[in-house]
Amino acid sequence: MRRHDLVIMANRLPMRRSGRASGGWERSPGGLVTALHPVLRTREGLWIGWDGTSGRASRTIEHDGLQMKPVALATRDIDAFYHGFCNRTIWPLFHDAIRPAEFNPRWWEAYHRVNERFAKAAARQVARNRAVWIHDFHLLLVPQMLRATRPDLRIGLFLHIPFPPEEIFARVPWRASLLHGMIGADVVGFQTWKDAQNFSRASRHLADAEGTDSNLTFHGHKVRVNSFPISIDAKEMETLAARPSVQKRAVEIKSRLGNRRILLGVDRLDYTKGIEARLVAFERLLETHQASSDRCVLVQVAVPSRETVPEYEQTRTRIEEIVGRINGEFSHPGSVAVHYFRRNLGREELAAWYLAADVMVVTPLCDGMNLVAKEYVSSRVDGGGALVLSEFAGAAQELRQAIIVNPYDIDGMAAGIRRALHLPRSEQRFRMSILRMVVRRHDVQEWSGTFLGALERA
Ligand code: ADQ
Repeated sequence: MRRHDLVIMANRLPMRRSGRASGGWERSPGGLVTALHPVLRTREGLWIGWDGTSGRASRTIEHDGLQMKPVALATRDIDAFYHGFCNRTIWPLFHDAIRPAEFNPRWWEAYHRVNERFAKAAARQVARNRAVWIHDFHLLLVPQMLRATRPDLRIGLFLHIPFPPEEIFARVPWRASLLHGMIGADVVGFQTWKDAQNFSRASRHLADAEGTDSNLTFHGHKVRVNSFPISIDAKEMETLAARPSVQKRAVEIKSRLGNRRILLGVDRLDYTKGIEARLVAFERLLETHQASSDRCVLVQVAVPSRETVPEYEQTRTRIEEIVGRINGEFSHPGSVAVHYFRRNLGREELAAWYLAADVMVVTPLCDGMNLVAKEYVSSRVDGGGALVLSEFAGAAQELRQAIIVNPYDIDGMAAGIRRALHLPRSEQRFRMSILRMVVRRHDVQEWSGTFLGALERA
């Protein structure tokens, strides 16, 4: 069997089976895949992940320049591991507990079992002394498990979501085991320095690690802790947005919406993304006559996500209620106040919407980074547009020329949106040019290069 120089591990494979698309595979949606696809294609690596089905694992697959090794999960594990521990324990807890986290020992056992399965799969696939880069909150125990059987490897872990303050993290009954799992890595990376600090403090206080916020030691093993803010393939986005077909589509979108000013939201339908608050802020503008549906329209595109989790169902219902309420009150024939689409847009269509949007409204209550904000900026090859961005998105640390808002402050957010709508043209272009420069300089290639460089040196 061929062993690989670089193995990426993530819960999901970057492709999923499809009846329609090329060769029965299509690219999966989501931030992680968007970020890592270009990295693996250029380095001859292997991606280990779950293919979204239950049953037996298949052989290594090659598609679109990517080698992929599916890991098989049993049906009962999918439920307890993925829907349970990942989505109902870690996700809410790590996002500041904005929804209550549930602690179920059966889910924890499944999480442990699945992590073991991933660690075993990786141990077989990596060449001696080479590197494994583990991604995200589904696989936090893998670093330690892998180190136990393959101490020769360099092991990196990157967390795509925030790491909560110690007092929130401390609620997890299995907190020390989770931390020990992560500490098994040589490099542990986070989106922001705050996340890194939260992790190091929790490790010192709850898991007997020693050291500073950036260098921890645990039983003689040294761990580097740092922030590595993720980004996008800026060139790809710019090229896409410059296509005549995309530009034409943007003009068509504007004209179909009556050439009104377009406010745009694009998100996974998730309670962390602040979609409800954004709608209510727009409603506030309409109520107070600071905006009118004759002159502007809010378009919300939300891709369905985790629909089996009750909180997501409730979020969807609430969003649909608010949209109905606003439209009932403020729409007129030919000028609907809010257009709401529950669907996944293709990359070209997405770029056209970004280009058409006068104001992009990105208002998560809590978000590791938020790639939508960076995609928007990058797609504005015309230098136009304005970005309203929540201070609780990791991206706000870098995109300082955005109009920064607190999504818990509805009046403040409404004022931010209004300000974005009325920015003098020169200021708007100035802000956008700086935002674009930041994203172009710190793109996904830089991100992966920096992380892998840190792993080499570890
Ligand atoms: P996500 O929570 O999935 O990612 P985000 O960073 O916003 O969030 O990325 C979403 C991706 O999905 C973007 O590439 C976007 O274009 C795409 N997308 C969203 N809605 C879409 C729609 N309706 N149609 C088509 N495409 C859509 C997690 C963390 C983030 C972190 C990323 C990467 O929660 O904080 O930025 O990982 O680390």
